[in-house]
Amino acid sequence: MSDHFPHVPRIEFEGPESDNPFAFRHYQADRLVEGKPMRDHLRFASCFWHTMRNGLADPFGDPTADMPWESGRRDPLDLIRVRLDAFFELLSKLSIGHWCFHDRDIAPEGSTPAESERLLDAAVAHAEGLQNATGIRTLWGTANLFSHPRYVHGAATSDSPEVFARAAAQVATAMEATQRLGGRGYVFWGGREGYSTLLNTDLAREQRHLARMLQLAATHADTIGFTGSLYIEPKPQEPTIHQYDFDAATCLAFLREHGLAGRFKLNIETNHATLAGHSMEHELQVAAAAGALGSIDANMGDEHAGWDTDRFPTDPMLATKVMLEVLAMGGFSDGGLNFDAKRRRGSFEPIDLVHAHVAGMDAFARGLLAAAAIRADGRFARARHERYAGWDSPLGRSIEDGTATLASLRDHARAAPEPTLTSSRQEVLESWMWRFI
Ligand code: XLS
Ligand code: NI
Ligand code: NI
Repeated sequence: MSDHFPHVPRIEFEGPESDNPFAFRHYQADRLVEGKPMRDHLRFASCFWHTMRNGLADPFGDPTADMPWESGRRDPLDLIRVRLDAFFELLSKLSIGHWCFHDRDIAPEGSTPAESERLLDAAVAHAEGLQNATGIRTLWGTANLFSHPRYVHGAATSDSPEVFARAAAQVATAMEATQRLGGRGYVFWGGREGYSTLLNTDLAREQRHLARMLQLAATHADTIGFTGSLYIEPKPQEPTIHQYDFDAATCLAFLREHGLAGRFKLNIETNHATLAGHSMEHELQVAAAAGALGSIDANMGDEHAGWDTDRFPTDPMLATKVMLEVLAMGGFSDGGLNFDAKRRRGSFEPIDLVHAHVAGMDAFARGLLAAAAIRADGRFARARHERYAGWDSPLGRSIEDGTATLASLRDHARAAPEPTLTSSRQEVLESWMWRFI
């Protein structure tokens, strides 16, 4: 094991009273919650792009992140290896069992597709060795179809079929890399699959092309025997002004329209939910209601900013609401909680990577415990059940099972008194929530 974080010990659980910044206060990997270890409920992953490759530049300023493991190294293969070494050391010290990557985070683009493939191959070979040595697994992989200037007008939705072909090549190779690493999933986030202005855009045609790419990817997965889940990650905008995968409902309708429902699930990201004007729990429930809640990009936005700030999720209330949805669907199958999150620009020391992940893990451990306590207490479930009790009456059942007609309901309404309603008690429910946090 490398020694790029020499002053960081292996982080252990010390309990809520601990003041040690290199300890978990809530995350106890082996602790059983509803009969399953916390580790498996939460299935934490760290992402290579933010953790290892984000220099913390912003539109007004240069990178600030200190990455001492890179200093003095020029050779691309050398850099590929040292970054992976540092990453796996960090994850081991944090007891994070999974990771996520884009092809271009772990290996740079070469001057030809063949050279890009060779570089990626070298990265995958090195990562494979580190996975075997540490037991850390790939949660999901993906292709970066948004950074290179060729994708300026989109990848699958580009005006150029040559660009579509380049994107397709990248997807095939990235999926094979993910498969070789035993990845549990493969993600499509369409960062450039949208438009900047409709004045020059054939929206219907672009959407058909996006569906074509997804169909080709599903076929490729079947051809190579990739058994992991395929996910779409919704986001309403940024970098495009309008992204086709706007939110969970839009993605589900798109999948149904193009015959892809059931083949793709969704990877829901907190900050994308809020950018779409939804709460995270709304997006999770919309996905879960369709049986398509696959995985979660765990981060959070900033109340004051209208863009994807990708902050580490340190809010226990948010984590509780997320974990309530995860427990309600019976837990993740292939998915997990990927910290698609970065440090603030001022937190530039390597040690801040440790603090950021510990904070996120502890917030979600608290969220899991709170969610389990809420479920054991049962008052929210009871309140919800009682709210709909009227639907178990003969009238309610006749509507639900389809035996009522508009005419029979009119006969009923004519004879019945004005309906009596009960209060929704929202404020009581909201104050109950805090008891459990
Ligand atoms: C960007 C997305 C991206 C995806 C992977 O906003 O969150 O990081 O998770 O391409
Ligand atoms: Ni994401
Ligand atoms: Ni994002």
